[in-house]
Amino acid sequence: MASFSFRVIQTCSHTHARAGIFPTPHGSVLTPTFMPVGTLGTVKGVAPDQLAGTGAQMILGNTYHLHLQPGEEIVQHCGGLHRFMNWPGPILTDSGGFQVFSLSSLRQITDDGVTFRSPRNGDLIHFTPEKSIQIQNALGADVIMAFDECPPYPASYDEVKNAVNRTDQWLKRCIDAHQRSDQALFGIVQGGVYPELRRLSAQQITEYDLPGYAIGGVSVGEPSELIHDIVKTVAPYLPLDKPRYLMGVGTYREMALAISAGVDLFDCVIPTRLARHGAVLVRGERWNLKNRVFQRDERPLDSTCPCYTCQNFSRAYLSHLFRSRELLGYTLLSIHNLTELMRFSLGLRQAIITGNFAEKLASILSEN
Ligand code: PRF
Ligand code: ZN
Repeated sequence: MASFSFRVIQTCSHTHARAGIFPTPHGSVLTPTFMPVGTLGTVKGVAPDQLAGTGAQMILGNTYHLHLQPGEEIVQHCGGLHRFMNWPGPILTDSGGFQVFSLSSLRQITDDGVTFRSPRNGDLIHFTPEKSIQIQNALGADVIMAFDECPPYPASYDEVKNAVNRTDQWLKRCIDAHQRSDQALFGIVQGGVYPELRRLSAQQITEYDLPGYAIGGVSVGEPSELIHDIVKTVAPYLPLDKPRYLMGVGTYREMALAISAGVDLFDCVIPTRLARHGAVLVRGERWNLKNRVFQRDERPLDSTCPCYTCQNFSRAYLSHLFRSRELLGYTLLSIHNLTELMRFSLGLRQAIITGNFAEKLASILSEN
């Protein structure tokens, strides 16, 4: 029986930010932190040793993608997701609901679950809360997510209210279906941009004593100022002694604001997706390596960055790799971008611990 007792080690005296430790069967996660996305059991282009070198602690996998390919039965046969992908650290799997809604055609939602067509072979697939938990139990991540309904943006009050109530009903079924005490099941708050529905959902979801809670349904196309309003509405309803995870958010400004409201965990495809497009994150800015100014520039991307890429390669070489579509280019840029976000979140954690989070937040907000 694993315990998932989250420990807050320091709270900020001016904001709701906190630094914590979240123990899992595959190691402790120091929060706040950013979690790289490894949808199909791989953080695209980055091998596990390289990933560890970026400072990544917990990484994400997706139930939806891994069910379609290779299928949870194969992952389980190969010893579970940690062993299959050779990532010894903590893993979190998302439940599949959100991905079905955003990636599949012909989806049909009922109180029972969601039916959709496999983009792989056209088969009709039916996901229910029970099925999602069964798959996640087979994959074996340390943290698994409840099966929720994330309405699109914009959606009417009534549509979102239905999704909130369904998400509550589905959470009950997820809890009943969950079989493994070595996996922490997190509930997800929905409610769109409606404060009243956010409160309702937060109250419903926190009725269940769970090892962690997530804020879903943000960063789905709403204006970015609303993200912070939503987080500020929901956070006061979440228990102080459990980790809080803001799903799908990973830009500097939004993360810093959410941390100030008491959020501990983040994930986003941005650092790796940007890398595949030749974009790099350098001290708060986005640069594109296609720019000709980099072609003869022998400096590292960021002389203050400890990453493998910055320690060993010039902007000129990275620019050449990218222009030549060499695979190593994607790898090196992903390593740098991930390191940058890990440093960013660790820097905020350090600031909470040393008592200068508020100043750091102000400076980030003035720059981003
Ligand atoms: N629900 C789930 N996964 C998610 C989201 C959600 O609402 C989001 C929204 N940003 C990202 N990933 N299950
Ligand atoms: Zn770097």
